[in-house]
Amino acid sequence: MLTSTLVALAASLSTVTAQVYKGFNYGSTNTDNSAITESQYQSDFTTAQNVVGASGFTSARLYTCIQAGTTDTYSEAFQAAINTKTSLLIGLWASGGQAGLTNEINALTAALSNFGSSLADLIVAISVGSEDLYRISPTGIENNSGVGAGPDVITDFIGQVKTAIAGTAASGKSVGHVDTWTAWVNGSNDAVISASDFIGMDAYPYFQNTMTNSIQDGYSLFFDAYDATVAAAAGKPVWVTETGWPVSGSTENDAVPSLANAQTYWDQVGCGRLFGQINTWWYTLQDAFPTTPNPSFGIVGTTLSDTPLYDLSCSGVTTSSDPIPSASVSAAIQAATAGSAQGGNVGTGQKIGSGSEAQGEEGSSAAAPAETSPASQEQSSPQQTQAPAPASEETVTSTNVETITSCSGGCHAPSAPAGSAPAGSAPAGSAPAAPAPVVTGPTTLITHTSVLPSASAVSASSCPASLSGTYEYPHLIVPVDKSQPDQQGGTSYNGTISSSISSIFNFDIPPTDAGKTCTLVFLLPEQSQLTTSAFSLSGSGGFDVAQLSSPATEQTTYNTVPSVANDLGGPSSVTPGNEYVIASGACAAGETISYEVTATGSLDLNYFQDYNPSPIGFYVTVC
Ligand SMILES: *[C@@H]1O[C@H](CO)[C@@H](O)[C@H](O)[C@H]1NC(C)=O
Ligand SMILES: *[C@@H]1O[C@H](CO)[C@@H](O)[C@H](O)[C@H]1NC(C)=O
Ligand SMILES: CC(=O)N[C@H]1CO[C@H](CO)[C@@H](O)[C@@H]1O
Repeated sequence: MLTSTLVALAASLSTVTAQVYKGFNYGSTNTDNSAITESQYQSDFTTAQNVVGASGFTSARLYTCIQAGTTDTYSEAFQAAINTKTSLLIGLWASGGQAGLTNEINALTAALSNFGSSLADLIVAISVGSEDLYRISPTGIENNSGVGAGPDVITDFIGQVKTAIAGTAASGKSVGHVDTWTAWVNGSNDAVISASDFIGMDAYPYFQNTMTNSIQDGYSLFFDAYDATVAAAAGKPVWVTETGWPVSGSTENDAVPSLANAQTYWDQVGCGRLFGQINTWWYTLQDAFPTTPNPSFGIVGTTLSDTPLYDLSCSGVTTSSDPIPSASVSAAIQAATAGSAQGGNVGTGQKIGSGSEAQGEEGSSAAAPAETSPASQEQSSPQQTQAPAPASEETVTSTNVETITSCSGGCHAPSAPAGSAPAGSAPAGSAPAAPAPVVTGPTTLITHTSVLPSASAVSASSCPASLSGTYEYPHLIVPVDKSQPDQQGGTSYNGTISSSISSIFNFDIPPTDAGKTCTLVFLLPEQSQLTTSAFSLSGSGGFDVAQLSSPATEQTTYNTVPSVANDLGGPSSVTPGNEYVIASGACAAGETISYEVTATGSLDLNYFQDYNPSPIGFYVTVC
């Protein structure tokens, strides 16, 4: 039978290739608080596998092991999962104190002893808790999100669950935790990262209501949250445990629930970069039975049906084969004359790096959703994903000579992409490529505007070299070392360009940049112009930039660097106080583009890539 052949094939493949899971979230109660039963779970799981347009949604994330309405009877979802061959990201509710956790563990171990490997084989992983850390954060508290638990408790509970499953059929399964991205980037929660085998991240641009968060911003907001979480995750795998866009409900700042917007978000975020690439449990198949919550994220509406409310086929995903930047302007390499910080072009009043549409702006958001359902529903409600309460009220004052940015509560360090001011006054437009543990944010930033003279001879077809408008920063920097050709580059916060080390910069160009012009620039301010970054520079010479034929990964080595698609050239010498336009062309919207930067001559440059004034490093400006 064809089906069993395919299943067997899939099974044999999975021994060599890690399977990527796709599924939805499932609460334990309906919206009227009645318990979801085995037959209902079975219908849900079957529908998920058969919903028109989508395929492969064969995984379920659960919030609790306990059947609703009981003390510690195991969930009827387990039998339904076995019946439908649905894999499980099992959850234990962890905000009910030790007694609550003990009940969860009792339910899980009873199910494992009853079902044995028929249940255990379906387990992708086990999450101890869901958004517990968010609920004790200032934003969670202000929004009455319910009882949470701190990092010490979650860490202890993770240990208890690992011990509890040790002698069962689920022995050795990954045990981790699910929380909002804002909780993961909060260094006070690092013990939970250390204790976890995986990081489950919830993120909803819709709820980031102190930000510019229209559907056009959804892709960038989401992936900046994801990237910030990856940067905080100490190498642990980061899975997407909740995201989605509501089909109906209240507007949250610029975020309008609608079928069209839910469709766009599904296409750009889900189809574009999650499904089949990163383990994802979407929010959600159905949340509206028997009554429709506000907001409602369900893709099938009130009545369970194989017919979704919008097209799930991913056919709306636009892919572009245009490389960006193209080599067409590769000759437009500019090295503007160095200018002094106080001299020259001042008085524009422009806030460096404050680009209103800058990517990563959500990094400074403090969104705050309303509690979307009564406390009794918390296990099945979409849980909020917002930044911590604003850490600082930031005021930006322009003068002719300097922009003084003062942060009464302390400016956020580059390592704190979350927690900042409302979009309207955010001084910095973008989260850094990665946190810099060693760099702390000053309490007062003195930003010299126009410290970098505009490149005087930029081709008319290039975007500005400065970060005054929209720009992209690299989401991954991979150093590869000629002297250790098989060593994996991993991820770096620094750009390193020397005779033995070259660095590869990955830029994720959002689909919303379609039709725009993208310009690759390199900014190297004077040391004195840097507030939160630094660089070392010796030798003489410049660098060469090559656009690669496919994206690099953290596993890329010197020997496995993808082939060169376009050699874009580069400056023959590099000196501080300059900005360099490397190349410009049509944006490769929706694609990840890798550039490898190799030293020429004896250049030895090592810098911390940072957007904080003055920005330093490689960026793609968009216009
Ligand atoms: C950071 O995490 C700690 C521990 O969970 C919490 O007490 C604190 O409120 C969090 N800070 C923010 C700004 O969310
Ligand atoms: C990154 O660059 C900064 C500034 O030059 C330097 O202080 C730091 O040591 C570098 N880090 C690494 C890992 O190279
Ligand atoms: C601190 C914070 O962000 N609080 C939010 C709580 O939720 C409301 C909406 O319900 C927001 O307006 C607040 O900003």
